[in-house]
Amino acid sequence: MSLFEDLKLNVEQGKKEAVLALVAQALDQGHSAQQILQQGLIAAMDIVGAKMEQEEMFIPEVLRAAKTMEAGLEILKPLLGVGDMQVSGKVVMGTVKGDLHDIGKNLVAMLLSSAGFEVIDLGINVAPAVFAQKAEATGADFLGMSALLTTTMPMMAATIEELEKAGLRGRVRVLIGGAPVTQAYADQIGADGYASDAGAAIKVAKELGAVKA
Ligand code: B1M
Repeated sequence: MSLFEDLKLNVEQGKKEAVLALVAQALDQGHSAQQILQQGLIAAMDIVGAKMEQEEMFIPEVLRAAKTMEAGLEILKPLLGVGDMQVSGKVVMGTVKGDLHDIGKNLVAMLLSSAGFEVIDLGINVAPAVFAQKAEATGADFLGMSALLTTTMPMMAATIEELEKAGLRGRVRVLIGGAPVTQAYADQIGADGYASDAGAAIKVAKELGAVKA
């Protein structure tokens, strides 16, 4: 079995010690942190997702796999930095109301921080009014929302409405993402940007910052 197959299997089975050892081994062999993240840790969660859908894996096992993935990610964190430590803007971000998924959101927050953005992470299950209040109170330039469920995506539109009501829409650029979210959905609800992954989120946030400036 190849190292990446082994890594994916151990994430899926929630074997933390083995995952930590395999991530270290992959780094020793010269694989980049980005490659280990995409082809090992994130790829494993895609398998977990498919098994969850087929009812071959259930919540406790999925949670264990998610925690194992996060343990592997801890090793990669310092290596995923993208240089450029100047502050590029302030981002208030969180997972929308009703949604408890935070791995992708945490990854986006982490990469935005390492790209020089100041990130204020509101966590999970964030109500539209809370997003708007925090954006106002912190003087945020960007508001980032993550949704992993088709049923919670409408909370993104509700949050944009809340920003409009608070008179913040002109000042705060809205960036959205998450597995079910698409560019078409972003256009439909009037978000300023959509990113399919954490790397793209940085690119889009920088572009939006440049447009604003
Ligand atoms: Co859930 N879950 N889950 N789950 N879960 C999904 C999302 C699902 C697709 C699995 C499936 O059935 N195939 C499915 C959603 C179906 C749908 O709506 N269409 C699902 C379901 C149904 C559920 C429950 C309803 C199950 C139940 O209770 N019956 C329940 C809902 C709970 C709730 O939120 N209210 C539930 C619960 C859970 C756990 C708690 C067990 C756990 C979450 C643990 C945690 O997050 N701390 C969990 C997990 C782990 C998953 C899967 C397996 C993996 C998600 C993940 O972490 N991926 C997921 C299947 C899947 O997505 N393949 C699934 C890795 C992560 C790095 O990727 O989050 O997509 P992702 O983030 C990416 C991009 O999307 C993007 O960048 C990230 C990094 O590249 N991105 C952004 C994300 N946010 C962004 C924001 C941006 C820009 C880019 O700008 C601001």
